Amino acid sequence: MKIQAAVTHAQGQDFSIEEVALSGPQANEVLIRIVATGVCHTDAVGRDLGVSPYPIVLGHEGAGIIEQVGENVTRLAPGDHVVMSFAHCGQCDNCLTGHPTVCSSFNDLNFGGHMDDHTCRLHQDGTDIHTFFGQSSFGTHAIAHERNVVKVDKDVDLALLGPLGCGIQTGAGTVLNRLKPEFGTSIAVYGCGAVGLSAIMAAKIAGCPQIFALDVHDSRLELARELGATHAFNGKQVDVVKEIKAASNGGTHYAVETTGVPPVVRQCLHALRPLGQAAIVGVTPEMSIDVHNDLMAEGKSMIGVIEGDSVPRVFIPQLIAFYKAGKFPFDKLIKFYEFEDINQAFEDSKSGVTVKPVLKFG
Ligand code: CXF
Repeated sequence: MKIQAAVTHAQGQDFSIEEVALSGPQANEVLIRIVATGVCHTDAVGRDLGVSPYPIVLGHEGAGIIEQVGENVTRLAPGDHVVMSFAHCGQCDNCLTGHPTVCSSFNDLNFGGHMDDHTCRLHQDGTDIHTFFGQSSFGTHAIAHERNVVKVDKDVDLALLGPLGCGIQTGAGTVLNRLKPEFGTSIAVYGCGAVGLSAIMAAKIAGCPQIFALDVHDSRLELARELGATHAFNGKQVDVVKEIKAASNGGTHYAVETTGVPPVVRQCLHALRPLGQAAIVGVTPEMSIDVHNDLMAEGKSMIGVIEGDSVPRVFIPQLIAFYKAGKFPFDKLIKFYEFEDINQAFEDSKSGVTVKPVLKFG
């Protein structure tokens, strides 16, 4: 079939909406009409840094309606509302023990440019157009393996749900699936973008009585307070380590670092109390830390977390249940754009004007 998709032809080029041929679905795949798709920083990385082959259709927070299922698919049917998440093999030890976010084929399946059978579904003038995250949701339709497709309730606005498949589950899952703060413990969240704000909402659900929000934009700190932060500090205006330690009786039990900025990573370690645990979820360049003083001497630990250590088919329906119960108002992060305005949506994400742009298809 012919679809309209935003093609990235070469590294760093703007998105260009063009007609593309989409084939399939194969036996374990489904064809989805995309209703809306989130814009994530990792799409900008895919566009600008050459992490995947070009030409490519990016997009990895797609939500839509199943139009067709492959012959082996029994769990999903045409008409189902679905969210797509990251691709994983479903067979390695990490997938089998409930940690598909560290699937041994994660990089190949999400950044390798192809589906799990190493072929592409998108073509233009006889050339393969590469796949991103096993979905390529920046198009009117997409093919995905049934494994990374999550069926969702029909009584919520489907256009809102795409970001649950990546950015939002990353923040919320880091708190609820990985750190699991005990009731009454404190947490600091560095960076109040979509990931950090989702971590803050999750910390409130977990019952943390002190939730510290750190950012350099007052408007984001205001939103953080609205979503559950009990303290909010602007890192450009105050010494955040000093403020957190003073307000939390010597440091927080937990931290979530979303910025990937080395001095902020250090702050996040320094503002932990002894035995505190920091989850690193921002892509961080090579940097040095004082392992003895910042970790060992006070029994602190630092862990990396991808996609909130989520099993999307379990966790996304849980997040939707929290949303329906009024406990996880992630819609406050979202601003809708028409698909045609994709380049503007990326600019607004980069400048910080919009926390989470979501592209809607007409
Ligand atoms: C990504 C973050 C970088 C590592 C792979 C997963 N998640 C969302 O974009």
